[in-house]
Amino acid sequence: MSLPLVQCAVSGGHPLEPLSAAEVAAAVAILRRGGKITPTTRFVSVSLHEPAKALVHAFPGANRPPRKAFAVLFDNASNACHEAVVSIDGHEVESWRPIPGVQPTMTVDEQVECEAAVLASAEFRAALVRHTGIDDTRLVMVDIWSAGNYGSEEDRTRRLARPLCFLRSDPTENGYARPIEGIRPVVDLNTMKVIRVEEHAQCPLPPGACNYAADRVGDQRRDIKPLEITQPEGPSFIVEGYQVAWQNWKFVIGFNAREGLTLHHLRHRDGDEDRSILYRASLTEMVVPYGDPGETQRRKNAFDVGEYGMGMCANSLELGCDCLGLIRYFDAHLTTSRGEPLLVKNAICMHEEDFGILWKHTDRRLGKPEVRRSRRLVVSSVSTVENYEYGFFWYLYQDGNIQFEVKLTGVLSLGAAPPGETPPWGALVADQVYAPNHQHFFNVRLDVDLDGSDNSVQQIDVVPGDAGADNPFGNAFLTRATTLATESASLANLSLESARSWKIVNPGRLNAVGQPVGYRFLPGDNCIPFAAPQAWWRKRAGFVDHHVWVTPFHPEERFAAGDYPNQSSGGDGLVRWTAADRPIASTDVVFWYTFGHTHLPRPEDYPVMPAAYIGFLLKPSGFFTMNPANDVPPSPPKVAASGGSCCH
Ligand SMILES: [Cu+2]
Repeated sequence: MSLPLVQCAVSGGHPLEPLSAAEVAAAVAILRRGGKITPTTRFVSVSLHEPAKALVHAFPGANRPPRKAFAVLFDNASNACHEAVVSIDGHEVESWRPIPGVQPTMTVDEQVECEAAVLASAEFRAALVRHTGIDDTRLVMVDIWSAGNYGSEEDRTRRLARPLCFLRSDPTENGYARPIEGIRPVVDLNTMKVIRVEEHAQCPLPPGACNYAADRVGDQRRDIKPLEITQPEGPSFIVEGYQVAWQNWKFVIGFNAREGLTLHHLRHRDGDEDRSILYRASLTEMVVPYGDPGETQRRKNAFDVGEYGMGMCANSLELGCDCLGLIRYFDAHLTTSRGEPLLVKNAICMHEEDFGILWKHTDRRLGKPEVRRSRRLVVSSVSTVENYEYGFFWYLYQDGNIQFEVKLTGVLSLGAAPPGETPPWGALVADQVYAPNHQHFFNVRLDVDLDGSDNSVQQIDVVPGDAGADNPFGNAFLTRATTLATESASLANLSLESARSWKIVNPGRLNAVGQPVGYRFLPGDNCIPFAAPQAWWRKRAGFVDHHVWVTPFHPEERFAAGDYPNQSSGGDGLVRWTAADRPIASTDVVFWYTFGHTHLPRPEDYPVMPAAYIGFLLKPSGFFTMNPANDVPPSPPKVAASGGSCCH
């Protein structure tokens, strides 16, 4: 079975496919030969330097654009960051640019080395004895935690981490059950040394263990019968490299150390035309601010994309993927911070899911129901950022819908509470185990290309009809579409009062009823930040100030909190770019969406948290002439468990 995803003789795949292992290795070797890499240089990331849009659109008619890598490098000895563009085909470093005064994303190697540094610190061991009476660091877990920026000189000038520490009672216990509340070591990641141990009020370790691992839970329920998904003729998707075709959809899967999973060049077949919808979709940032002002908790606000690297923290699903059906995996090719190849085997999972009813109608006069089952294509990856897990799921549907869903799971960030005390800023989840209130704010960048790049965005508000002679019963309501002309006009929050949504349109292409073709953006759950506007983390996360931002496309505007949020003093990213108030009508637009989950912890989130879901939907709205799923055939009848016949 083969369907030419690349309709030309040019080999090597789509221009937006991620770097292969060989390309990553070649880029590292070229950088080394360039003479700028020292023994103290860390490779923060090496990823595809995406070719200009015009070159991608010219493909496959024109040759595949030259392959290039974008690298972020950090030298621990000089505390200096550089960005490099490497021509892989040309075997040369094309550009080498110093980025002064920034701290790039912490690498996975630094997570490991930081833990070792804390455990080796005599000052830390002495504090451990004072707070817990224990001298054995073999059971201590040290989670790196970014240092943030609270206005001090060292926040600006040193590469720092301020870890959280936990104590297991045995080597395989859930270590998060016993937070060491009163100790916060501060680590200089350049020297990889503990520079001080901040000690706060002593607080006893919580008394109980609480486990979730299968071999530690004890009795498990026994009344679950097998549920098998079989696809005897194989999956309905076709894959070439990182290009995918599934029913009417075509797209390219991307992956990098910073953003993790990305989608590119998403098109939908309509008649004999592949119509473009999204050029690039990515998670650009997320921040988890905690709401407890106590001295051990108030600096907790992790920027999991810019500080930790969502791709760097990706799971290898070889070891734990619970999708049903026929699964196609994709690997991620990254580097260690020393430039060695880092393979995340099976970083991305793709499979099909049955999704209940797609549509149904029974014509009672004919006595004949017509029903179709919905099937969706799922492309996902999961990242573990210390205690927490984030699953990122893109769903493509047969009716043209595109959905993004984040699944939040893993272990709460826990603290210890003194016996008999219930802290006001969160909830007790077990005896003396405390979880502060917090929020998770995500920002997704949707570079929409609806039938080409010349797009506009409308804000759609539903409003009641005016009282008057043409509305005598007062039942009227209608939509008010405001075409957003400038960046400042685009900044908006959700509005329940007007059922606000947004619509991306192409004013240059009209549909069958004479309207510009469009896709609606439908928000899901959301919230606003509860921290004060002057809170330190909010200075660095200006993207939480509005749910929606629309900008004109600029290839270097990729991250909502700026390129280097780690220890930043703020003001970068969307806040800075949109201050220019550029025009956004009838141009290549980028739609940025910030969505937050307010997490008020509960005992049921402990010891491991059942997944919470948040996301959004893109829905064709006048993009197609009619229901694009009208041609989905019925499924064959099935036999019911009772032995009778049952349709769908
Ligand atoms: Cu949470």
